[in-house]
Amino acid sequence: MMQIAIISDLHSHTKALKKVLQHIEQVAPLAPIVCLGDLYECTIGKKKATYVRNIPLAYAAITSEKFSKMLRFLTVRGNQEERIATVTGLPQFNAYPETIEIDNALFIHGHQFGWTPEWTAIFPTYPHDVIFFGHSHQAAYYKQGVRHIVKPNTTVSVADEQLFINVGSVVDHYEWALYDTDAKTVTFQKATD
Ligand SMILES: [Mn+2]
Repeated sequence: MMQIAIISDLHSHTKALKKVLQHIEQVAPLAPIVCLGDLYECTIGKKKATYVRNIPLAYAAITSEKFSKMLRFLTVRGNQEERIATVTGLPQFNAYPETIEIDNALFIHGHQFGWTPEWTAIFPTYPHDVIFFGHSHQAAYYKQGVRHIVKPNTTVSVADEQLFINVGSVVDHYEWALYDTDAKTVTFQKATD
């Protein structure tokens, strides 16, 4: 059995990440972890980010050694990393790949999609069986473009039909998803308070 644990939207929250990593350790101790970006919280707003440059990292993002030491997993880049790279000029924040592919699964942050005012995502066409994303901090799956908001412990099948899976957020919600690549199922997970 091959399992992959997927997390997203940490926003520099050390306690929430610790809680989620402990839960992954309990539920799927052998699963590699893939992170969908927004590791860090950028403290420069979108408007200001259009004109400020060469800002020291300490003024542009919430960072700590404790938090950075916990980042031992594959990660794609989120909009927070892109903004931090823009305002600091530090290339390492743009060095995360935009997407990761594992077999027929795609991993992407999700700010690249269109979004309605109600935070429903509008997707481009992909050939993959399953597309994992985050960004809106709301766990859900989309079948044929229709969003289904889910409760923790919901399992969905990606065996017969393409699904887009929003894994939810580490920050605020302690959410993640477990993908079983053999059974072709995804289970939405949530660490308890
Ligand atoms: Mn985001």
